[in-house]
Amino acid sequence: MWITSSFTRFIVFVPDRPCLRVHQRGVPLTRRALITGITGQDGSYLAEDLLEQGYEVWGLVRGQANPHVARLRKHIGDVQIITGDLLDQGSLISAVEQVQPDEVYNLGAISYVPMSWQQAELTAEVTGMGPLRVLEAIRVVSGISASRTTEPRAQIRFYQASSSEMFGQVRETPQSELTPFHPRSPYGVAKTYGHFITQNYRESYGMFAVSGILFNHESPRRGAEFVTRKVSLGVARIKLGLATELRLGNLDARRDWGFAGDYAKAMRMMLTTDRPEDYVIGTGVTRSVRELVELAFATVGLNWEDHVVLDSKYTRPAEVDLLCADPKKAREQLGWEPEVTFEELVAMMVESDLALLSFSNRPEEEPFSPDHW
Ligand code: NAP
Ligand code: G4F
Repeated sequence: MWITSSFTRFIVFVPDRPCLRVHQRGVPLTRRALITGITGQDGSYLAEDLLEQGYEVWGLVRGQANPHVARLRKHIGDVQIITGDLLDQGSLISAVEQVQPDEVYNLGAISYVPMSWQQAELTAEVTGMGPLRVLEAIRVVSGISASRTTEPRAQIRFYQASSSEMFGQVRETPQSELTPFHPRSPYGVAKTYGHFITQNYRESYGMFAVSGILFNHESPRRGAEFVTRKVSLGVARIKLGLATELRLGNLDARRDWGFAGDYAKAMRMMLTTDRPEDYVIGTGVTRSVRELVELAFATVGLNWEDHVVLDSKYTRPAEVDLLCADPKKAREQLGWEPEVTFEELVAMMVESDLALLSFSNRPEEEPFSPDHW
């Protein structure tokens, strides 16, 4: 064992434990975060934000040779990796035990809605039961008794990535923290379980466990299967003469789209408030897929009607027609505001994909792959 010290922090290294900090009057000198889903879009932005804030960041990664880790390492070097899987309770207990985090962000999920109809059971296990397993890992490692206690205590704080998909067939517009849920997909149902089990652990054990009900948020790092990235990549391919058409499903669906970087900040803010509460995060403006498409094509001087082809392959068994956030609580209590407008977001994504496809020096690789952040 050896000890280093500086004016700002003390670090104690113990051979089989990663890094135990010395606390001053019970306050950790550097906050340590553990993120599940760190290889996804939001994981990358959250890791960047936390590192900027001086956190030590750990990411839970599944699989013995996860190809997404190289991409993460390339873009965000300072993250430390620990293996584990949301399907495996023991691995989560080990991860929390080893990392000894101050904060745990559960972003891991099967997040693509159409896939949740094809693999409904797996979605329930990963997206629904995953949060329960992370909460249990925190409970066990923190020594919180399974018998009921609502005494708040100094402990690991937990963030659950809840979703506006839970509102589904909306009961009111805009949707707030008080709007009832009516999920329309196995994904939405699984997220609703994750949401309520988080609330239940807060109420049952006094845990600092919160859910952010996030509306759609996008970026150049978005997976190519989601509509915004599919459109930005499609527009770039057509502009560069690599394709002539873009096949899409329901153009009438409306979403409240924001920038993922802004939403990652909201996650951190929710875990640094005094009281554990749930928050809706969105812009408060709703647009149709048609408006998205029109704007994206116009960005490069093209008319969308010359290129977009409707394809029933992309319509869903049950659709969420309209989402629009009421982010008043987050604005008033967290001081959170989105910074990037819809127009800026669309331009950012189209420009990024134009650059990606123009300058790719490895054209043999599939440029639609999200591996190309
Ligand atoms: P994403 O890009 O699809 O990332 C999903 C992450 O989950 C990946 O890192 C993936 O890791 C991981 N994962 C999948 N199965 C796992 C398992 N069995 N064990 C551990 N990790 C697993 O999703 P995102 O857009 O960043 O979204 C982050 C979270 O917010 C998700 O929970 C999503 O449902 C939720 N959410 C997203 C939005 C949005 O608009 N983006 C809105 C509301 C809520 P691999 O690299 O191993 O595949
Ligand atoms: O981009 P999407 O696939 O996102 P969706 O289903 O709204 O889900 C995303 O946001 C949720 C938050 O509300 C997250 F919880 C979830 O993890 C995910 O990040 O589809 C958006 C809309 C849908 O109405 C869909 O029917 O676009 C419509 N759409 C039309 N044509 C299409 C397509 N969607 C996709 N993916 N591909 C199409 O060709």
